[in-house]
Amino acid sequence: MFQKMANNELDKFGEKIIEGYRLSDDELRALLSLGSEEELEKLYYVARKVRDHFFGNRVFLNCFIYFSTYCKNQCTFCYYNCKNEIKRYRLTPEEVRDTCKVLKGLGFHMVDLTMGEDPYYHDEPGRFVEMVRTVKEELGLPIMVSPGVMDNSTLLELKRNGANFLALYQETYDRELYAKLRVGQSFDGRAGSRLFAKENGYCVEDGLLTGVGNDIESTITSLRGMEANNPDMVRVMTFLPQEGTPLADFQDSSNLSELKIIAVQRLMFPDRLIPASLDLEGIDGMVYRLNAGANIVTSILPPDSRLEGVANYDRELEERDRSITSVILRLESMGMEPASQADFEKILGC
Ligand code: SAM
Ligand code: MD0
Ligand code: SF4
Repeated sequence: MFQKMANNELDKFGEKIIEGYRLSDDELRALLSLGSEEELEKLYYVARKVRDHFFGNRVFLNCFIYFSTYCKNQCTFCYYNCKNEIKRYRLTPEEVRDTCKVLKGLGFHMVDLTMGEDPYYHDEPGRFVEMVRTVKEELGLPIMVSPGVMDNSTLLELKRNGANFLALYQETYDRELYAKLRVGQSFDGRAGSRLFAKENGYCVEDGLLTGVGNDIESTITSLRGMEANNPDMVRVMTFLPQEGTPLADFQDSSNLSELKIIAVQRLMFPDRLIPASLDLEGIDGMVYRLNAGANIVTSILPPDSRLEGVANYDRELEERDRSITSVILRLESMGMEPASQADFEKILGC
């Protein structure tokens, strides 16, 4: 589709998107089928143009705190599924408070409190509400919660105590694939929780996995599914096989790269947040993701942290390089810079 387009035509296409043009299914199909480096570079070029129109060279920075790796679920793609015999941890309230103290003034726009569906919190949601209250008190920053599916009254209570964003990824809107990924979990329950949050004043993040057996048609179904719920942040992550899990040996044959999908998401969700996660390929990977149209870096860890990521490309590496200092240095080398907190609050609408 981009093959014969010169730069000025690509610019025009970008402008059309900025003015509100919605891509048809056929156009999505054509974009997701792109294969040659040259065409993909053109796609990323348009995605950057669109991103720059709304955000300039400014990037948001999200701090990741995986405070409990216990989980009662058995997602086939996930290292932390309850069947996997691994070492797990649950931070104490004091450890969470200490982490907050270290984070003060470092320049994060938001902190993401993530857990497995840990019964310790899911059976006593007041414990999680208390944690959110503490983090708000200590840091005063916007808070994203990624707790899995919690009941609606807990979501309201979390909101009253300082939660701003709910991250809850559907992974796919292809119900058949969903059943293979989130085994035993309700598709509608998950989607409904995100919807409830959105209707009750949260900003919400939805996300897709790619490289898990999704083909072009199922990816289009997923992108449309996300679009229907008007998310404030949209993500795609490449599935990284995890030792000890049912999909440990899964090999994907599609050419639906994360970068291609990030760029398509930028064209479908021009003014939304799109993450460049450090969890898949670190800071070098961040550069590619930003160059494909992303605008918020996620999975930045607290300094000297021994906390886990989710997919953890660096599990076997001796040195992890996931600090905000390294991220900012690299951004600057790309001619980008951290956005202001005021810009982020505008997105939150507060
Ligand atoms: N337990 C909560 C839940 O599942 O909603 C919170 C954790 S959630 C933010 C973890 C997300 O990381 C999953 O929704 C999935 O998109 C992603 N993820 C997990 N395992 C992964 C893997 N092996 N490769 C890539 N992404 C993965
Ligand atoms: C990331 N490990 O951004 C985090 C995680 C959860 N809200 C985010 C998937 O890669
Ligand atoms: Fe548990 Fe979340 Fe992993 Fe699923 S993705 S097994 S719910 S931590």
